[in-house]
Amino acid sequence: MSNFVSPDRIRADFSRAMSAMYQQEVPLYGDLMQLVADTNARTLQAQPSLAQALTHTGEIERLDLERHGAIRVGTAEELATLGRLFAVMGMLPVGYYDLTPAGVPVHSTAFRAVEEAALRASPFRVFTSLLRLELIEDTQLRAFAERTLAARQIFTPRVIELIEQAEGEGGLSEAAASEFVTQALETFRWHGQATVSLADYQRLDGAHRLIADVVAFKGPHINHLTPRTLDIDKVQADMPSRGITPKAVIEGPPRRQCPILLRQTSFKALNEAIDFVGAQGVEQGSHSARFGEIEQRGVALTPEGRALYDSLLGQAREALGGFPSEANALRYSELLADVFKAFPDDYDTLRRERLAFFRYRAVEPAGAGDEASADVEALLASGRLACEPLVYEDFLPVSAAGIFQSNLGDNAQAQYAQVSNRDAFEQALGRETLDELQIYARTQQASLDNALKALGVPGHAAAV
Ligand code: OOG
Ligand code: NI
Repeated sequence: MSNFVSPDRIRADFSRAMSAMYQQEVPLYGDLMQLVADTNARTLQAQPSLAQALTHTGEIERLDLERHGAIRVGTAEELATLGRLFAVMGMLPVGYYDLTPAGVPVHSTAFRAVEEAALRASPFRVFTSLLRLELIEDTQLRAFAERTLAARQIFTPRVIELIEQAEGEGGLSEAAASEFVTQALETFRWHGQATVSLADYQRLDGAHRLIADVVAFKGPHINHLTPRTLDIDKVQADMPSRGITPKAVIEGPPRRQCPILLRQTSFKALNEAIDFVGAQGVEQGSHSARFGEIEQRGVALTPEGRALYDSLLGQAREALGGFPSEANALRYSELLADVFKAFPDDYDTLRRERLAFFRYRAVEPAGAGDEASADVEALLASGRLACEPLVYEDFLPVSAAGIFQSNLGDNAQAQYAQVSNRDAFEQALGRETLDELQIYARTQQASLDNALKALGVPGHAAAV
């Protein structure tokens, strides 16, 4: 018998606390949340079939809770401890994203829940980037960055104790869990005071805005929180009426009947006053890091579907002949829409061609009409078996690079010769990252097995 609070509950509480803190810190985020909630309500009203599908998958209940955030850290130790902190909340590192090819000197993972029931309880995710200090060419500046990072402690002593307690005893009691949430939040708080002088900040910023953002501050402030919308184009169009200026281009696939993967857009990072600490005392300056973002999630793609997505996205970008920007936004969206005609846009074809993952369920319980064989197509056709798209829970590296870039300003274009280094990332993290495609495949297969069992199909081992 244990009196431990479930990690799902801690995660849900933490996600709520983080959202409340960020609303206080960045009021525009609160405005954006309201706009998203209004738009979601109208979309569900206008599309009863969508409401029904989201009810079957349980997404409707998590919709208002749903959000992701992002942070950036500077050292292996910081990343590894974050991994332990997130584990207390049932969040595991899923996926490896290398942003260096896009000129952003970080590599990343997403901490999130993995099991279906846990995702339903709280799908909170945190896109977590580790700065690649080895990409700072100026050796003096690199040494300064290393020293500065080594001198900071981004966790409260108490949260470290609570992490150890959770690890040692296998969980946290009600009181300890609530203290954990309060203490963990401190790591993600904004600090209007830098840890370096204005001149040092400018040197770091000169190497890359992101390097300054990580190195010059007390901790990895949450830099955005992203609610999930059911109609991103509508929210994008309505943002100006609420005083929010969105970036020009929605990242990801074009608008479709059947949304795939992830579409995202953000509003520009705010320029915020900062106190720097010089030899002569406080120096006033500013820094921009924090922004708002919205996302629309669609069906998760199989490796084949993902390969098709990557190739079509590449074609559209090649035809554009440059990065999507304000100047070519319209042409880019036309190109994208045109190129993506090659991607089937109905769920039946996506399923039959094994381009996307689905969750199966039995419509009728076992009984008189028990099937003799596990012919999935026949069962679907007869209506005894049904399926819904499995939502994509992860991120997209090209999109993430676009979100980073739009918030870093013009001095953020860099070229790095270094290649992707998943091993180094995992070594820093102290464990392997999970493969998101395997997670989707397992979820799909388990749902089919359960559905066939419920239908009384013998040897319910059909593979999809
Ligand atoms: C993370 C940017 C990536 C997303 O949703 O793809 C991201 C960052 O700016 O730290 O949040
Ligand atoms: Ni984001």
